[in-house]
Amino acid sequence: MGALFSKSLSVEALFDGPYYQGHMFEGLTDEQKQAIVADLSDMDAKLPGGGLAGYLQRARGLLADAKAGKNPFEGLTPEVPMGERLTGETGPGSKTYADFEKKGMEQLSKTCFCLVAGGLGERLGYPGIKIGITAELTSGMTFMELYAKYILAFQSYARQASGNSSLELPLAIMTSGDTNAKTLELLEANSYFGLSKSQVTIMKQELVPALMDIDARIAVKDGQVEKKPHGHGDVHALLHQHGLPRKWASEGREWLLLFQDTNPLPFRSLCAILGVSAARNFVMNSVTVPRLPAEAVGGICKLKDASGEGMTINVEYNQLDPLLKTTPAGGDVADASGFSPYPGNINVLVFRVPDMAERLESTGGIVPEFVNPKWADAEKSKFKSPTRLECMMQDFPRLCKKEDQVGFTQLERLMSFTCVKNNLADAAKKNPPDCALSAEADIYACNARLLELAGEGKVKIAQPKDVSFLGITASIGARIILAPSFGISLEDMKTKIKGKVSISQKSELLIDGNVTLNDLDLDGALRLLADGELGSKVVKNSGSQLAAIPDQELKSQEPSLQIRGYRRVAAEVEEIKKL
Ligand code: UPG
Repeated sequence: MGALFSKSLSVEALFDGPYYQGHMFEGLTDEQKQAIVADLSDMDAKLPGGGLAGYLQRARGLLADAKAGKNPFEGLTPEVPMGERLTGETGPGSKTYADFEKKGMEQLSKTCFCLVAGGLGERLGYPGIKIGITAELTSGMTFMELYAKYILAFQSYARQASGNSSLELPLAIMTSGDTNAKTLELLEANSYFGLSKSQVTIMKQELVPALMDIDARIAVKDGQVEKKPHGHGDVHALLHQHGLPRKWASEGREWLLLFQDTNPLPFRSLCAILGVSAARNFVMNSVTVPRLPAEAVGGICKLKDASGEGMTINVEYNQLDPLLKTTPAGGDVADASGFSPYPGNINVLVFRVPDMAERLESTGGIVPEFVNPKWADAEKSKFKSPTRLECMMQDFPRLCKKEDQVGFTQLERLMSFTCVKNNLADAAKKNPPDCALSAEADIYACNARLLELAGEGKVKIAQPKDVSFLGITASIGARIILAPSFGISLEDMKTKIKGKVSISQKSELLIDGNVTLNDLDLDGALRLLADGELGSKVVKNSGSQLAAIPDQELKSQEPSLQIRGYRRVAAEVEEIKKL
């Protein structure tokens, strides 16, 4: 927590050590000076790890290392770590996967959730908060609504399984100055999407002072302290400060899932992931995907020192190539499989709560920071723009004890990873594009695959086709949305399909309820908004489609449509509200 050892702040105190910030006050009025002191005092009280003085001291050390070009991986050799691979023969549809899911379903009643949603999404350039983006147009649900529905579906299963009808699965949401007000607004306006207020904790992360040179002199703009985000690693200190892991551990809760703002797919595999955590006794379990070389996805490595001791940890995408340059591979390149040999970190992390609580108590939850200044000159004497210290949530292994089991669960990308991070111009140049269209296509593809797997040979879905909007191309087939209430795992969904199901490429199928399907022949649009059993059914109608929004109309559309360039146009839709 705050600055236990710092003197109370004043203009005079800030001139002296350990601060050395006299430059801030040049040319300012007394009123402006006092405003700066008040602002820095506030930050001093909130900055974990020794307040403002601690922050500046760490910054001076890290900036000196950056200037000296010190390699943070000096003396460490990367190796591919050990983990559980639930792909191919052990992927969804296999007995191994089914066994992990069953084990994980037993853990649901002891699971907690934490959404990190403090990021502004600078690369995306979206005007609102990312959890308020519509995930796909078939149901029209935002990411936040979808996350709430998953938690409620897991909760409903857990209540039945545990016989505790008042059981609530907690959700913590990390916000920041950039996202806090809009997050609260979104939740309040939608009655917390069915979650109870008591099960949700909002934890706001604070911005940190921006630094203008390697002496860690704080940048001042228009008479005010310039501030920047500190990174998603703050989630650990915040969880600790709010006393959550300790409280959860005392309530007998075992697992905490940390997840990101625009990726709903891991909820589809959560049971299998929890099963792996439980079976392998992982204190931290990172969900990973086969990683494309140079992709903006970190790589999980086992970093071994000279004594042979190793730590399994993410190496961030911008550091992976320099690290691997020193290995026989010669850089961030593919192996014979076409992918990087290092599992791709998607920052979906499962922690064992009692151990996490203990590690947070002994460290205050402060994950080591780093700095990434953009130098303006070859001598590294100036920055292009002010920089700041940052930290990452996946660096938790640095807070762990040697005996802690840290591992990963490799999943197919389709079952675990999508995201909306890039604006359209950048998305058009990237593979994968990681934009609204690609995420929507991934969600449909995941649902189609789950339905096929759940049908165990009885479900036939036509192949997808390429579609393009605003220069982005994605493969979209039948737009199938299985809401969380349809099934919380593949094992659960297997019990819901009794007949033969056939779905054409142009079709739309929304199942929002605990539905059992018999024979279904769908060529058009069908929306099932009820619980119960659907008898044999043939649906043939002109359905709905995704259609380009004309250029002249685009600017007047809501932001979720502007970042797409297309909308859902429904001609003829069969909707069933009672079964
Ligand atoms: N976030 C915060 N606070 C911050 C910064 C980010 O809450 O100060 C949240 C953000 O809202 C999002 C998550 O953290 O939910 C991740 O942020 P993002 O900017 O999307 O992260 P990236 O730089 O793209 O990289 C992260 C991991 C990387 C991983 C990748 C997968 O660092 O290792 O491969 O996510 O999408």
